[in-house]
Amino acid sequence: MAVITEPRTAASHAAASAASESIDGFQLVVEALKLNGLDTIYGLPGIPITDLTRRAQAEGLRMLAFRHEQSAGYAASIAGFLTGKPGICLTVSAPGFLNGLNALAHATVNCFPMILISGSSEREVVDLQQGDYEEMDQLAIARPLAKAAYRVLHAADIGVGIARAIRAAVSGRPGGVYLDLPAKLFSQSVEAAAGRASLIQVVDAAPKQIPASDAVQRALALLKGAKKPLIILGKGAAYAQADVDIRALVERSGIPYLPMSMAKGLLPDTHEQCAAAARSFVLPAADVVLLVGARLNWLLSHGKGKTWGGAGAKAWGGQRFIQLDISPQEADSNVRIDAPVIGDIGSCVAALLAGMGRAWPKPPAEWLAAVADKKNGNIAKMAETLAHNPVPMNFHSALAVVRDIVAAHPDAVLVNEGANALDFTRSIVDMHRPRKRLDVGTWGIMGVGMGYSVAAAVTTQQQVLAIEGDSAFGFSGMEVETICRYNLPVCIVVMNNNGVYKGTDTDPTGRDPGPTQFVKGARYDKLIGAFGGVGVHATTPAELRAGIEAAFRSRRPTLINAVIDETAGTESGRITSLNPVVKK
Ligand code: ADP
Ligand code: TZD
Ligand code: MG
Repeated sequence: MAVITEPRTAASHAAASAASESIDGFQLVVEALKLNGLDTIYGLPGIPITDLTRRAQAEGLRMLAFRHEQSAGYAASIAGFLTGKPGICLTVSAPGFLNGLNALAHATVNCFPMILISGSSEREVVDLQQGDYEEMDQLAIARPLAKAAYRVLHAADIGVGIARAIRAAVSGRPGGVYLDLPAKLFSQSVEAAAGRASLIQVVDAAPKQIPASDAVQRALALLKGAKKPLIILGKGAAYAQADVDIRALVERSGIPYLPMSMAKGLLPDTHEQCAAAARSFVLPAADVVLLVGARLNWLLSHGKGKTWGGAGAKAWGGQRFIQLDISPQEADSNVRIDAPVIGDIGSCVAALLAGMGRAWPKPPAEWLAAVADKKNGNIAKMAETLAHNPVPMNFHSALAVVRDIVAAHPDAVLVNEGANALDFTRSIVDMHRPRKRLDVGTWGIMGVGMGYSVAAAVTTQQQVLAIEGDSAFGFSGMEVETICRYNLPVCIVVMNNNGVYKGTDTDPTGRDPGPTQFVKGARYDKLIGAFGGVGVHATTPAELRAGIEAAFRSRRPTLINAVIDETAGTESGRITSLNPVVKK
C-alpha cells in the first residue's frame, strides 16, 4: 500500500488526504463490476449482502430484487445469453446460495455466461463446523455445477476475483461461474487509491478463436461434395451475434437449414430455406450436416437412431458431420464428426464464407425440391388445423393468435415454457429476428419464465410475451410482483389446461386429485391484480388477441388466463417417447 513520506506541499496534502481515505469491500465489489460494464444485478438481499445491494443501487447499477433466488439466477443466465456479458446473480449464504444453484447449473449446461456471487459465512467457523449462521461450504458445493469457482478472502484481491470470474464465464465455451465472498470481506478496509488501483478492467474477455485453415478446407470439401446437405443452427450460433455472416452463409450456400429452438429467428422462420416444417424428412435424408453452435445431444437424438434414418435406436444413419463449435471436446461426443471446425462461430463462419468465394454451387435441385415439397405440404396441413375454432380453445387456436401478434411485433421477446405449451408454441409461432425466443433450454427446465421475462425486459427494453403452461408458470409465479414493482412491459399468457400435460388425471382411490391435476377453472388472471397489474380472462381467440394487443399498447404488466381444453395436450408433449410410462 502507498505510504507517503516526503514533506507535504499543498498539492501533496490533498493527495495525501485522498490517499488516506479508505474504501471497503462492498465498495470495491461494486466498483469492480462497474469498471467492467456489469451494470445490472439480479438478486435478493439479506445477510451479508444487504448493503451490497444498496451500494450497488446508490452507485447507479440496476439492482433488481426478486422474490426467490432461483428466478434471479435464471434472469442472470438469460441476460448472459442476450448480451454476451456475464449475467450477475447475487444471493445470501447457504439457503439463498442453494436457491441460486439451479440457475448456475442451468447456465453451465446451456453455455450461458453467468456469475453467481454469494455471500458466505466465516471460513474459520465453517471449516471447523462450529455452527455459524447459515454455515455451509459453498465453494465445494458450487464447484461441480460451475465452469469455474473462486473465493476471495482479502479485499485487495476483489479485482482479481471478479476479473477471473468474468474471463471464466465468457471465454471459450461460456458457462456459469461461482464467486464466494465471505461476510468479513465486505467490511475490510483498504486505502482507497491502492484499492482502486487493484481493480482490473478485463481486456478482450472473450478473445476470438480463429479456426485452422486446414479444418476449414476439410469442411468445405465435404460440403461441396454433398448431394443432400443440411445446416443446423443452434443457440451457440444465436449467442455468437454473428447474424449477418450466418445469414450470408446460409443464403450463399443455398442449403436448407433447421433452427434449434433458441436459434429460431436467427434467420426469419419464414425464410424459403427454412426446413423446420420438414424436420422429420430432412434429418434422415440428409447426407452432410453442418452443425453451427448446436450439440448432437438428446435434442437431436444424439445424431443417430430412427430420427436420422438409422435402423435401430443406436444405429448411425450414414450422415457425415461438419461441426462449428468453440469447444474442441464437443466433436465425436455422440457420433463421428468428419470435419470439426474449432473456433468462435463468428470466426468460423467468416472463414467458411471466405473459402466458399462467390461462385459456390447450389445443392442439387432434386434435393431442394423434395425439401420444399415436404415443407409446403406440412405447412398447408398446419394451416388447416390452425383455421379451426373449437370451443373450448385448444393450443392451436390460441397459438394462431400468438403467431400473428409476434409477426406484427417482431422485436417482442417470446419467453416460453411448459410441455404442450412449449412444443406447440415452438412449432406454430414463427420467429423473425435473432435472440427473440427464450425457452427451457437443454434441460427442458420449468421455472425460468418470470426470471427470463424480467431480464428480457430490462436488457432489451422490448415488450415481452411469456407463453406459459399453467404448471410451468407456478414455478416462478410470485415474480409477477417483481414484474409489477418494476413496471415491466411483460404480458404473461397462462395456457390453462388444468394441469401438467392435461387436466384429466384422477386418483383411482378417489381420495385426492390426480398428481398432474390442478384446481379446475383456476383464475390465474386474478393474481396480478393484487400488485396493480392487469388481469384478463380469455376463453376465445378473440379475447386472447384483444388482451395481448392491449398489453402491447399499454406496456403494462398483464396476465392473461387463457382457458384451454383440458383434454388437448399429450403426456410430456413431444417427448412422450422419453417417458417410462405404463401404456394403458
Ligand atoms: P442447441 O440446444 O440450440 O442445439 P446447444 O446448447 O446444444 O445448442 O449447443 C451450443 C453449442 O454452441 C455448444 O456446444 C457451445 O460450445 C457452442 N458455442 C457457444 N458459444 C459459442 C461461440 N461463441 N462460438 C462457437 N461456439 C459456441
Ligand atoms: N421440474 C422441473 C424443474 N422441470 C421439469 N421439466 C419438470 C419438473 C417436469 N415437467 C416437464 O418436463 S413439463 C412440466 C413438468 C412438471 C409441466 C407441464 O405442464 P404445463 O404444460 O402446464 O406447464 P402443458 O401445456 O399442460 O403441457
Ligand atoms: Mg398445463
